[in-house]
Amino acid sequence: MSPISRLEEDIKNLKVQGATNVALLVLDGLNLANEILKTQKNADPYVFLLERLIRLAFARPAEPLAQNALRFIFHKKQPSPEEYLQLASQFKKMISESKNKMGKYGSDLITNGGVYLTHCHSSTVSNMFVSAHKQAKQFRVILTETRPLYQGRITANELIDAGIKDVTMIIDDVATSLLLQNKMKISGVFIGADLLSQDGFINKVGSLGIAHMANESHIPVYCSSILLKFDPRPYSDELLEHRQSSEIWPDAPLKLQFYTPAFDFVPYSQNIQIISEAGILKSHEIKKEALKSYPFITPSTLPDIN
Ligand code: RUB
Repeated sequence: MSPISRLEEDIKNLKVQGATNVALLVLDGLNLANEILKTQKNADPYVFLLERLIRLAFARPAEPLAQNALRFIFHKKQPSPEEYLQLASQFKKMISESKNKMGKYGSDLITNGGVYLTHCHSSTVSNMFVSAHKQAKQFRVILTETRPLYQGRITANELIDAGIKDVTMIIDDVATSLLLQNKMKISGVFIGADLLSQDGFINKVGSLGIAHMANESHIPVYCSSILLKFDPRPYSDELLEHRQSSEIWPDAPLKLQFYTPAFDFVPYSQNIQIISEAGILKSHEIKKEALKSYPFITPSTLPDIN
């Protein structure tokens, strides 16, 4: 298997998961592709590198952060491959600067005595909890285990390792009674996003129910997402990844059918706000702010290489 195919598999198999981690891996893939390029005679660097990077950035359907990285790096042909590598490190810097900025807005929302529900694993959300903890705030985190692949355990490990004391895991279904019947007095929901669109966002399956129930109970939902995850294409259900049934039940009866969406599209509603590098935004501000900060995010900036 070629090194690029190996990276592609790591993304598809969730060896590397979470939108930010996937984008960083795609950016690292450029170094690898460039090493292979050096062994090729007569290859056009632009076509060679872009073809390989497109495979990585589109290995999972809803990864606009990785796809926007390509829009930024390959918006035009550069005189040498090194220029693409420089643009890639510039993009990495943009990710970390945006995350740092939004981390401040997010951790300010976490208050002493607060009880916060989170779902799945988002490096962005974990960072907010960790930075609030470093400010000596005392708060409680309730986290879902997140079926079928238990990414909630990654969150649990990160928070416990950072020294956060009050961390409680629930199975996903318990979120309903916590949110609708005010058990545990949840003060806010913090979830990540894989994709921001004009009308809503995509995040791990279960996010829609959580957002809906929080709305019913007037509990604020904060979706923590840098605007670099804005997808310029209109939302379509094809962006919702379906995964293998073996992730749910490896030795299931052969005749059993499965329905396996791994993500939800969560339409923006009254109680949802987006914590971003441009501040805490209401839904109608997302597109305008994203395109103002990152004008290269348009469908046409990802060139057709064929
Ligand atoms: C991960 C997931 C995360 C977002 C945001 O799903 O839904 O909430 O990717 O992550 P999976 P981040 O485990 O299937 O990749 O905030 O780290 O960018």
